[in-house]
Amino acid sequence: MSKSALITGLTGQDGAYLAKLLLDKGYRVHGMVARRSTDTRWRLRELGIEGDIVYLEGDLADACAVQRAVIKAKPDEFYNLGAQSFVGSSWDQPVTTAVVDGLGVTHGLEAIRQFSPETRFYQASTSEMFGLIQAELQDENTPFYPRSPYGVAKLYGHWITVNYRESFGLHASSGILFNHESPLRGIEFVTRKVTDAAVRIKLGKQKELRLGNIDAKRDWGFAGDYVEAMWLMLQQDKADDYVVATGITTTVRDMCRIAFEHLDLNYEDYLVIDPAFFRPAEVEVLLGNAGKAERVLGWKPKTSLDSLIQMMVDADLRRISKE
Ligand code: NAP
Ligand code: F7E
Repeated sequence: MSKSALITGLTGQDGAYLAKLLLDKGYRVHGMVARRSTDTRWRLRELGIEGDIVYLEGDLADACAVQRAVIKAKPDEFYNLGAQSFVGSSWDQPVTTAVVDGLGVTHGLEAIRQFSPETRFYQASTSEMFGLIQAELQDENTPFYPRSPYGVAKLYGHWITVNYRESFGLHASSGILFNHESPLRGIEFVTRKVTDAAVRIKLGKQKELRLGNIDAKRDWGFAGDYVEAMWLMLQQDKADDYVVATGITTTVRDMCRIAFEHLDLNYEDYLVIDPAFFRPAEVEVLLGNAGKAERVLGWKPKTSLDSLIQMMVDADLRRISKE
């Protein structure tokens, strides 16, 4: 009998890569998808898996819909990836962010507790919980200090996962993932905004790139590597929490330089600093220590930032040349 998985956030960057990974392993993959007025399946199409998923309609804000999805999918593994995931928008939509990214996690855990207690649960936690960092290198024992409504909501999601594990013995794990990117990254996030702009500038379709705080530093990895860590967490006998990161941090400025250099351009000729893209409170630097994931899960990142950016530039070149 093949295993059954339920993914929330199927249509997002990580959902698409995780679905592909699980399908390749022979899982029946169910995706809980919220009703939208536009087509949201482009990532699944790019990976060639749109027709291989069982789609279940539901929004994480709706506890009944989450319960129904669990009852229908009878999942061995439940990956909770659905979220309002853009930090910038979380100041404009703080309540939606709290409901979906915070309470939505409880909806998932409650559905499992009541209807499918053997289901293993993965929560998509985030390095944004470290925010104003309390240690130079962040690991599972570093105290949290979130700096955005997104980070605050995710911190609730993290602790409720730990709490349901400790209270009810659920196999519930939380992956504290640092930034991860790919050609399927949403255009609003800085790496993809930069690779898209660099290509448009190269092709004469755009004149400048407007960014906010380019001194911010992030620990960037490849989403394709990171979904393997999610799966590995649910294969362990014991549920636990893990940091997933590369251990290298880079400024937004240097990331820009790398992207433009792949196209033989100098980013300084096109960059405009625009106050509109500064945040009310910033996370200045993140740097993760994934030693525990390496030791226990045997997980290590495989993709360098340079090859990740090359992959993203190449994909944007292919897409934009066809427009
Ligand atoms: P993403 O591309 O923004 O995808 C988010 C997904 O959540 C989309 O499928 C979206 O559906 C869905 N969603 C949004 N609101 C929902 C709702 N109310 N009910 C149900 N689904 C909803 O994000 P991602 O980069 O793949 O990240 C996946 C998860 O990991 C998120 O929880 C994110 O917060 C977390 N995370 C991401 C990173 C990172 O660097 N990528 C790092 C740490 C943690 P639509 O397509 O219909 O909008
Ligand atoms: O910003 C700076 C910005 O939006 C990175 C999400 O996946 O990772 C992501 O959150 C940095 C920040 O990602 C622009 O101020 C400068 O310092 O790409 P981002 P994020 O906020 O780190 C975490 C781990 C998650 O969990 C989230 O879901 O870049 N920056 N100028 C800019 N950022 C954007 N987006 N746009 C700019 O113009």
